[in-house]
Amino acid sequence: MITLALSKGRIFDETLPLLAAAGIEVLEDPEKSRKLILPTNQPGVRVVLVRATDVPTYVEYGGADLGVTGKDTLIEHGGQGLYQPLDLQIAQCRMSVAVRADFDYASAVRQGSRLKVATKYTAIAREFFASKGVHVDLIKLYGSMELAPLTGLADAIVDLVSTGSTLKANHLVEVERIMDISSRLVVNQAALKLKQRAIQPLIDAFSKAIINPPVPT
Ligand code: PRT
Ligand code: MG
Repeated sequence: MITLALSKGRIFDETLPLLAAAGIEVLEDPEKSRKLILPTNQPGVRVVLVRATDVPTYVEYGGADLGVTGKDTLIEHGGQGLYQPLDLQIAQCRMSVAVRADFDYASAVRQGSRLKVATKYTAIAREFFASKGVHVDLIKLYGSMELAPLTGLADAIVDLVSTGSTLKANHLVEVERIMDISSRLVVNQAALKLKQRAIQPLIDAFSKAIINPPVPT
């Protein structure tokens, strides 16, 4: 049995066409069912639904053989012990710094002010501001980062942006783009060896089905 860990929502939705390319069809709709283990049309393949941030943990410890997870989540988790064969180019967005439209970020940075930065992505934020030589106090949040600058909790946030409409609706502006984000296939290293005959064809099928594969460097 091969177990694939996915999170509900955009990752599940955007992984479905890749699974279809591998001949795998998930037999239940996670938005309608309360089941956490979903069967597929292949008796040897099942999908487990976990929180997006838990996908790397499930795969690292073998609760799932493979998973699909955002680069953001992977960097924060550390990615240790995970084989990462493919950038699937799905669930694309970017990691950015945003502030209130009336906050002068450029001059705060120029003056060497200490910035209060609220984020769920503390590892990415720490590394980014350190590389710029900007001093920051990081405030860890688990959601609704957009609220932090509006309430005076923070000067800036580090968050994911796709269309930009969430920032706009909250009168925030993007002042830095930290990195592009997409989702990757992650594989448990032991499973890759022990279940190679089942897993490798899946990796190959996913690989062929990727739309706009990244240019090799
Ligand atoms: O929602 P939950 O707390 O359960 O977990 P999660 O937010 O970690 O999961 P989910 O499913 O929302 O995101 C899973 C992965 O999708 C992330 O780890 C990213 O790699 C990727 N992804 C792609 C995004 C977005 N686009 C995105 N726009 N994740 C989150 N967002 C959020 C963003 O945080 C912000 O609140 O959408 C809002 C901004 O969207 P726009 O379109 O208004 O700019
Ligand atoms: Mg979310």
